[in-house]
Amino acid sequence: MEQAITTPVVGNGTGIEPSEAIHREELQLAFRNNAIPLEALRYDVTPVGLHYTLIHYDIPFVDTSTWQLEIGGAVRSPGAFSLADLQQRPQRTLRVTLECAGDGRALLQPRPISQPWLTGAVGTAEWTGTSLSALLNEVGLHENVVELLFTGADHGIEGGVEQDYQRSLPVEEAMHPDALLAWSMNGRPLEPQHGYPLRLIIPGWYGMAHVKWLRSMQALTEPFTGYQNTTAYRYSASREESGEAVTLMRVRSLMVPPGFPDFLTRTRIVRQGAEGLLGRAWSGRSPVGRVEVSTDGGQVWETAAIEPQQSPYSWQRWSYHWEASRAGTYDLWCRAVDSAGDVQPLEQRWTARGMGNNMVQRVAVQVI
Ligand SMILES: Nc1nc2c(c(=O)[nH]1)N[C@H]1C(S)=C(S)[C@@H](COP(=O)(O)O)O[C@H]1N2
Ligand SMILES: [Mo]
Repeated sequence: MEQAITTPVVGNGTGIEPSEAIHREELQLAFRNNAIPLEALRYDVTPVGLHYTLIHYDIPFVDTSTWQLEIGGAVRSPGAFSLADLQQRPQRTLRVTLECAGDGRALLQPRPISQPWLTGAVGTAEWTGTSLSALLNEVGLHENVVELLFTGADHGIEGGVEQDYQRSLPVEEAMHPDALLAWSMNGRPLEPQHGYPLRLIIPGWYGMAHVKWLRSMQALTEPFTGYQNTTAYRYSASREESGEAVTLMRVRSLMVPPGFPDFLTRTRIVRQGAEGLLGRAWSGRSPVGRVEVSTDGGQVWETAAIEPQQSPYSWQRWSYHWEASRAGTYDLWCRAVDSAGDVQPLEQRWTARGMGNNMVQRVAVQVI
């Protein structure tokens, strides 16, 4: 059915101000790294092809007939494991929500230049693999180990530094009972873009910790000082300052935009009457305690219903019955509070690298 509806637009008729222009380099990154289409928040487990992806360099081509996971550094028995060796070990499947620490970056003003995420750099999958701590116990960490360094098979230049993608974790986190070396996502081998043949899963942490295309683990007796730990993933007020390390996911909620979209502006059109709103909420290692919805741009907040977690590390579904009783424009907001008492801010959390901006999502709706 076709019907003429005029959606609100501003300025040059597209709703887009020239000052917000996205650079060609950001556009290039945006094509390589996709967010979840927000309507896919309906799935408890995100279908693999709809899960967000973030790839700093190129997707490496890994030949599993020769690939091995090397383990070395301050361990009693260094060695190398083939995929078959790892798959013979006890297996576990965990449902885990992953979110990129840069989610919300392109909403910041001024906008830090990097992967320009709006919202939706998030997804939930069933990851199957073997226990990282069990393997580390087997190779035997020396007493003085402070961190584990994980290296991917991908390579590039970032901030002028040529590097393999490498991240370290404090030894307590690497020894966390739910940390996995995962080879499968939603019951199938990892797709190339998600880290085939093996990746790390560190439940509760922002995405950067879940090293893909894992090829080496090194036990360190001094903290790692490489780029991804000491420069890239920091909460800092300027690019020069080091700031605090980015670790666990901050509390956030998202809504499935209701109704149907205007093609260009994505303004939502909703027909007058009852409208079921729904979405997801999550937080690193604290379950979400409450989700609130505002249909008047933050003046009145009502409590949404939330379903229990399906795993200690997966997002929770929330729903809210909205009576869209009069025609007009609305600003729908949602915000979550976790069991640690952290609440999503209404204002942006600006940092130089655009990390952890978990401000409330705002969805423009026109009721007709
Ligand atoms: N080797 C390697 N691992 C990586 C990355 C990368 O570029 N290289 N990106 C990280 C970042 S920043 C995120 S958010 C997650 C994204 O995982 P996904 O693409 O499977 O959703 O992978 C992490 N692991
Ligand atoms: Mo990320």
